[in-house]
Amino acid sequence: MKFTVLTLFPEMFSAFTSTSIMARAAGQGHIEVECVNFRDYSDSPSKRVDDAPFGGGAGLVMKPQPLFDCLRDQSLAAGERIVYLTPKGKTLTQQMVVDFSKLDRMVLVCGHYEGIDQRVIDTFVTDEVSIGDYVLTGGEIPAMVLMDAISRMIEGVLNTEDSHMEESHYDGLLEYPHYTRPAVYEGMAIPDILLSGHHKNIELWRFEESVKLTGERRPDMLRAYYDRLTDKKKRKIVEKYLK
Ligand code: 6GU
Repeated sequence: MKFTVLTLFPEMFSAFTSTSIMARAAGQGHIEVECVNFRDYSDSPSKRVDDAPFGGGAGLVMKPQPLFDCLRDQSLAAGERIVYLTPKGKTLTQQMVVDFSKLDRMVLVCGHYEGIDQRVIDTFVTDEVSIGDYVLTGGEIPAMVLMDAISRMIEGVLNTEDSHMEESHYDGLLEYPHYTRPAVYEGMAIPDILLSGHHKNIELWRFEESVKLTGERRPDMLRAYYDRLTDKKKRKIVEKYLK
């Protein structure tokens, strides 16, 4: 996957792309992240990229010219996806992440201030994506959230050491609690079962913990999980926690 990020703040992406799993994924050629500062495309002598909104009001709007010229310079194939990160967009879900992860290329447009001129969206943007119901100062962090979520779903990006993150049998459930040494910390002991060495029972305990937590915090998710569940034994357990 090649991500091209159009942003006025490319420096925000350097720690993100040079650390941990994102850096490894890039090193192994699974992903490529290219940041393009669209200020470089401004045709104004002062490299201005924003202006006052027509119709009045507070704040500034990204001018169409730098973004039009920058987008036209990206040698986009027909049907290429151009995602604008905006709180007005469709709220990101894991299913959207999985769908995006199958693409070869994505262009991510990060706005700032009051957003970008609507004609940029009407002309180029194929997807408008939000990362949740709250407002951030710009699209850079949402773009990183999107790239992180997509990258870990690309074949080969997670290795065996990270593979617990891609375990599929708890898909659609919240995670069970995790513990590591010491077995007693400041008087708090871990659940006995985890020391039993009985893998089958541990598995069962983890499953039930996942189900219980999901029932408490996300009854909607537990209902959806149950509706897709065919395993008789598992259905019995889930039924105890359905609201
Ligand atoms: Cl994509 N952008 C901004 N500015 N705020 C957000 C968002 C995006 N998603 C949630 N809040």
